[in-house]
Amino acid sequence: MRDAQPCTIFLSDYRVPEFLIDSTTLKFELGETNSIVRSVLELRRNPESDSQDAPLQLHGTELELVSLSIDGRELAPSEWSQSGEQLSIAKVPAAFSLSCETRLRPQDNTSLEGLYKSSGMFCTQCEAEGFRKITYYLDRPDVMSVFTVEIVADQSRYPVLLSNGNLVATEILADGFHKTVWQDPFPKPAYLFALVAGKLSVVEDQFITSSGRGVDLKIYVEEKDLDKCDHAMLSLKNAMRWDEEVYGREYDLDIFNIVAVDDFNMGAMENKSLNIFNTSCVLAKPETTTDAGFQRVEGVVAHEYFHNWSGNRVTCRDWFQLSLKEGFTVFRDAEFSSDMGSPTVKRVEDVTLLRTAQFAEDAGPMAHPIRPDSFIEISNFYTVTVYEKGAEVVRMIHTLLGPELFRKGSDLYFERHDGQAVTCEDFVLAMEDASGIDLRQFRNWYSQAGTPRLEVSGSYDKRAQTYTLAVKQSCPPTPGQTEKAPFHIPLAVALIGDAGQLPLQLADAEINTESADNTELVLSVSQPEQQFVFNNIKEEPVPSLLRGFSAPVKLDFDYSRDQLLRLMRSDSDGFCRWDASQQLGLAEIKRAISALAAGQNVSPDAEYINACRELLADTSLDAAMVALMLQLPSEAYLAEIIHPVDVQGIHQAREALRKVLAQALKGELSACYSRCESDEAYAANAEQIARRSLKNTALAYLMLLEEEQFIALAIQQFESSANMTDRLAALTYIVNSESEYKAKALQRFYQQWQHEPLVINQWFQVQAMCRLAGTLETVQGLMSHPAFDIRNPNKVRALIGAFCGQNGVNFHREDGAGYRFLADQVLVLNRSNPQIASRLLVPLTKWRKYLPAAQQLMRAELQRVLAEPELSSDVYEVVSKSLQDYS
Ligand code: B3K
Ligand code: ZN
Repeated sequence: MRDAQPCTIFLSDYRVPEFLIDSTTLKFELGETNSIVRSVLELRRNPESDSQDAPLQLHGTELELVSLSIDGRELAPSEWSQSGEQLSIAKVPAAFSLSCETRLRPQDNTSLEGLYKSSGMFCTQCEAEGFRKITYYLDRPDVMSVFTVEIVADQSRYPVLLSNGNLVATEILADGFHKTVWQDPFPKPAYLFALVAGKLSVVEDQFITSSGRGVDLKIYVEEKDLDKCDHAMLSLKNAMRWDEEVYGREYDLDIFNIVAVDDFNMGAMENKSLNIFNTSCVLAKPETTTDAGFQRVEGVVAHEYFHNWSGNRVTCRDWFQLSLKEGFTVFRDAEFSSDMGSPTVKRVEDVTLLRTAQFAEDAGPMAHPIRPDSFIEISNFYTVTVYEKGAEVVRMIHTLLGPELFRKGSDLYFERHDGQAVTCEDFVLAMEDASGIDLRQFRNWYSQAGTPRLEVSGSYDKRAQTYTLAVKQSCPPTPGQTEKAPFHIPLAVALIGDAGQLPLQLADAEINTESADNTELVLSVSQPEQQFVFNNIKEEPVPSLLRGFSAPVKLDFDYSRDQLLRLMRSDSDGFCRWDASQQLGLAEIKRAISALAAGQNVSPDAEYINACRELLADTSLDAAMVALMLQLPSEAYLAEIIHPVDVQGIHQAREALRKVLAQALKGELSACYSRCESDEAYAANAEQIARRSLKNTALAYLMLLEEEQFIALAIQQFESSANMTDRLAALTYIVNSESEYKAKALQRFYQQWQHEPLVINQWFQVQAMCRLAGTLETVQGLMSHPAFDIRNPNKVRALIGAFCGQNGVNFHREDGAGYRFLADQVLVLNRSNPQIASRLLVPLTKWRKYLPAAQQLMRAELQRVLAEPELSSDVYEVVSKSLQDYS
């Protein structure tokens, strides 16, 4: 629980560590009532520190200290003192051995940080600052040490005992106990330490690295899940090969372990050679897992594997540099997924997340640069900004340098900093040094928060045959940053003429650009206002802007409807094509809002309907793209565009528009559905995923018509599909309809899958996301369902998280009951699992966006949370910052 004065930590206060730890030996005795940890640390003063007589200050929290000795002599209580999370020993030699014994109760650890128990097994989570819940230590990422770990436990309860690195000894002990010893030759910070002990089954495979070394790959799961590991194993091998081919990075140990656990605060953790995964990010089989689930497993397995270089071999100096490893690794996993599947679809999905969640964060009270300047609780900074915007920043470097120079830069970065704990600055410097490209101004992306806005206008001079793009950039104020310096923004453009893209020739050859071919250019926007003049333009073109979403900005260009239709029909850039469809959809939704407000019917533009009709009929197009283009901008995206946000008004207008579209396109949707049906065996490949996505998009529209024939179609799909993608889609549409079959469908689904927790989470989620009235009461009822468990983060996310974060129309009920429900749950979780509590709170923190009545109700709930006397630092930071006036 919170200290009296939660303190803010500043990047500017960074100092090198006063001590270094050359080696760390840990001995664990795992028991049912207590677990004992004995550590021996070989410490010495850091020659680089400027205070050579400072006391030794170790981190430690929620620990029972049994004994402490230096060079074999036990310290008297007067020789050390404790305050908050610090244990200080005033007098220590220049180099010494510190032994420490602590007693823990992992079975009572509900925070899922440090050493805890999940479904009867012991496991750990140490990033960012969980190691200090295991023993007293210099728990900071710039202190790297080699670890030897001995684990002793009851052999029948815990036959598998794992830690990082190589297994160097095993021993059978008396009284049914056994012991294993693990040694990790690579120095690492404590946040990468891991331990697992439990009854686990294993799936094994092998990977031969490019230099011919064999690596044993093992995925440890509960026995019942052995049939759900193939996809993760294949993804791992694909990721290992990809990292060799694309980044020249080879795996460095003879063993790579993955363990799946049920209770986990996030997706997975990249502990050196012992990755620990949330079961939801490793287990997959067609009968239980949706296409999205399969893709998530592939992405997360790759992400954690890629961390072995971008994060482990080269780690972060301090937690302000988190994006150094996370932004870079997200960029790497996105490129991997793109290479494994459909690049445009992956890009559109990533941009959608960025434009909804990240842009909202950047416009809200918790806005921070990808390298924050300060924090109260680092756990609150594992954000879409640090991860996804961080990845966009790396992507922009890739765009500015081009693939070859970027690779030279990453090679130099890994070579220069292997075995070190470094900063974002070191990364940018390596990119600059390897490429010779000046990134001075580009660095503003690391230090400034907020989403830049680009206002672009175009003018054609027929006589001079020039086309001019005038670009104006600005960035709104964010907490603590009122004025922003201009950013260096790569703006990818093409000019589209009647017969396709025009050759581009800039009037000012001095302007720094990268050219993909001569019909696409990356303009370097760097000034508040700038003009780019193209010569020899023989007809008035339609500009295609921000191609591939070349920068994380909001772009305004006053396109006419016809220009957007042209881009939607024929732009060669998949992202821009999709984006044009979204801009057209947005315009239709805005018209629908006005129509409903004026008591009129919603009647979309005939040309827009025709364009959708063409899409449905065009079998030459990628089915996944058709599905994405047919989906109207989400309510979450609309809440970023339309201010103040009238949740009910937006929802009604969007739904009314969808219904009119469904009616107008009924024949085409029906035909499309039939065309996409197939009885081939399930595979999680791009082609099949695309087909299922289009089929279910068509069904979703048809269900809005509430016609018997389509309800029957959904019921049939629900009952007869062999894969979870189609079953769950059908269940979702049935649950959101007035069909009488609804209760039966839910009951049958539960009956069939009650022994599969991950499937039951989906069952909770479908109900929590139901758009119909009364969903809050359903959710409240489900909180006491025997399958619900508030200690399990996946269940909390599936029920409470999905309701509050993804069901706007019900969460924002006008009586404020949704807000009250969330605040109540946050207060409960604040005690058991502060990280999950503060994450859950996010939807309330956006209160300033909504209509005045909603604002008042949301704020009142935040104030009620803030008034709680024992608030964790996690919740305190989010709630207090969200109430602060920063305008
Ligand atoms: N590095 C971990 C995240 C740890 C979060 C700690 N609160 C997973 C990942 O990004 O790969
Ligand atoms: Zn990561």
